[in-house]
Amino acid sequence: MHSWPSPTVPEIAGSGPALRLYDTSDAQVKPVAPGRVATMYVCGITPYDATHLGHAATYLAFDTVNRVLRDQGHDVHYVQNITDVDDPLFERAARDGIDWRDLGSGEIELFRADMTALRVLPPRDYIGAMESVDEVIDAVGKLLESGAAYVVDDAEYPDVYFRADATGVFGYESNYDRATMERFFAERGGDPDRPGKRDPIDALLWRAARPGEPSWEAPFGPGRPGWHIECSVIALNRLGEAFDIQGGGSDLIFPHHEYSAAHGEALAGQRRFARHYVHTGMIGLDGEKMSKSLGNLVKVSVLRAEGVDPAAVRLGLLSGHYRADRMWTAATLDEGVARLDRWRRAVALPTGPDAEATVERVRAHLANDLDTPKALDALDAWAGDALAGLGSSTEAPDRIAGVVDALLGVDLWAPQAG
Ligand code: 5CA
Ligand code: ZN
Repeated sequence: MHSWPSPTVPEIAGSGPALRLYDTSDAQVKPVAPGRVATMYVCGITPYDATHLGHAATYLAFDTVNRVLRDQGHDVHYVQNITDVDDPLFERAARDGIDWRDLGSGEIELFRADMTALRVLPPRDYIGAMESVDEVIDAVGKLLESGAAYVVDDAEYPDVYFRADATGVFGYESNYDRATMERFFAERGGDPDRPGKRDPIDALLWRAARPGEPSWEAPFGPGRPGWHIECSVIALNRLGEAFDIQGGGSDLIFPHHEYSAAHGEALAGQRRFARHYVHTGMIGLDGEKMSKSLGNLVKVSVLRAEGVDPAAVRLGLLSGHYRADRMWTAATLDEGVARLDRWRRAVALPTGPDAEATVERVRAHLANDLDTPKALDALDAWAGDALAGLGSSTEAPDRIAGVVDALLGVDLWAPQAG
């Protein structure tokens, strides 16, 4: 699948300190410590509705990770999937009387346009579930062979399941107790009551063909991939085992990332699937998590159509810490708009206060578990001084604009939208 065009990232002098991020599994902030090539997988959209600000916040957080790693001199091999075969697509397409494939491709196109407008760096590999079916079939075959998977005793629908106890370390990613696992498993797409499973929390690997559902031929019977194995194989086959960062929203901590990891570990000889499990907080609206099922959405494409500058949306979302659950309000956007205006006016001045201390602070805050609120504060202080007429550096405005573009993805020279 093609991704979207890359914004230019200016080369900026110097480089930041090594990135440290909170790891859900180890429950602490620790160095990301990648080799020359940093490897990152972030779970992509299920394309049945338009990108909302929750999705945008998650992709902007990982875009900042990407930019900070590049600033430290790393190449970043970034992989993202698209869950383009799943129940929500079939349900929405049936409701709206359209083909689920057309629904998916239309929403993917809109997502590309939203990511382009937000100046998110594209993944190197952007892979749909449908494109990876052969990889899933190969993996499910291996898991059956090794005994990590089994076929339920059901002649009509011989679904394939993964044994949650196959790796012996199951649960290390979320650290949830059994009761919490059972609750989230049932709430987030699992099927604890499916007859024939050995354990209610064993997860679906291959769903045998049902009438009216798409299916692919496989040695263990026609069907379609389960959700977690899709992300396991797309990541493993491109980044290898023990890649640096597995990312997504906190709603994916369990079951999705626990099983993606367990499947990957059962396939690749038990080595820890990802070194770092990084999760973003949930963006909400009117007191509730923003979700397609609740319908309380602010869509990026709608804001764009209203003439809102995507750079202001970007600054609005980065003004909160990526791990915090937080609400999107009218004030969040107003502050983003006002900040963007101040920064643009400040870098348009012929002179400003010397930039180096500010640049150092911005880099240090970002390296410290992506503290974007403090990075924005440091830039506010510089812009405030510049606008007050302080400082006589003729290089500082360009230097600040370069740093804001490279690290925060905001082009302060761009003509204003809206
Ligand atoms: N296709 C799967 C992942 S393999 C999926 O969760 N798709 S999604 O469209 O529902 O979500 C896409 C990404 O946005 C995921 O990383 C998810 O964790 C994140 N996300 C969803 N809702 C929110 C929200 N309200 N706030 C922040 N992030 C969110
Ligand atoms: Zn995923």
